[in-house]
Amino acid sequence: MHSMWLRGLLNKRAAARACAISLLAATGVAAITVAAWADFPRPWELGMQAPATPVKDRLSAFHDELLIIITLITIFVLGLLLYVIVRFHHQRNPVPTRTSHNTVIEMLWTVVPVLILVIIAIPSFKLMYYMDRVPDPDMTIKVTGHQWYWSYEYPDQGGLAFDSNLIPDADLKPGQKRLLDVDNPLVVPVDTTIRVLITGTDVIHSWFMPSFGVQEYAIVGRLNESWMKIEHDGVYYGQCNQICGINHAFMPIKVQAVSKDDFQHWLVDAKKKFAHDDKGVDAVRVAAASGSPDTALPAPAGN
Ligand SMILES: [Cu+2]
Repeated sequence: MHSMWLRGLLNKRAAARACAISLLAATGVAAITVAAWADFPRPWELGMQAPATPVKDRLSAFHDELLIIITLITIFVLGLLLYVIVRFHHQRNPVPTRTSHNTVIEMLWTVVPVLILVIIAIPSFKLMYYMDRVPDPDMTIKVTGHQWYWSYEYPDQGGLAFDSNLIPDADLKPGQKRLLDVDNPLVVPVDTTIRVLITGTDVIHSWFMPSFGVQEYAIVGRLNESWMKIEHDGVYYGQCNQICGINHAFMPIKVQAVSKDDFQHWLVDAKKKFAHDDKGVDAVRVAAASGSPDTALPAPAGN
């Protein structure tokens, strides 16, 4: 009597578990469908940020393809489990078979997963090479990771360089994002293929811009390369995503993508604003060479 009750309970539990799994899967799919696309992280967000570059477009599409494949596999395995639970329940199947080998099935469950992995690997490798190669860049930007801020250089613009520091909570203005806004964002033009060179000066950092599909290590003595072609103007946020010390959480990335005209205007102002910034090595060199009186460095001998 007692065991009958327990069996009933177990059956109910198995059914409840199956129900819960199906419900969870359905909720997951629904949530992904209705998730709001964003160019910065939001609380309780599901899914990825909206793509702003061709690389991220392809990454998101590949993610969606994988989601379909993984959902089909999960439903298939769940179906097999349910079938086994019902069909081979010990009440229906009191004397289990003693079969221990079945060559056909064993071949199948080896070959089919291999085929699935090959089907996944082909677009995956294609995408990896697409992300890796900078297609004919229009301009270059150098990103340097420091403990704990980023600095940006525009080698094509006479070595324009500046640091980008987090705005502390106490100094936030209305509309600025806590732990994401910085004093000097990286400003870049839209519809321009930008080569991004990334390096570091102390420990390993990582320049991670979710909506661009760019995530590259900043390593001392190494120059890593990535690229981006931002398709929509706007403000995008990212973060260092390689644990780099006590202030790892306080070195966000803010990128402002503007029209090509606005970028030229910004350049004129920025060159004035950052001309004597002693943190931009190249800017100082330019200023020192031109004999500017308000730089701390002495003019080179023989000038
Ligand atoms: Cu870092």
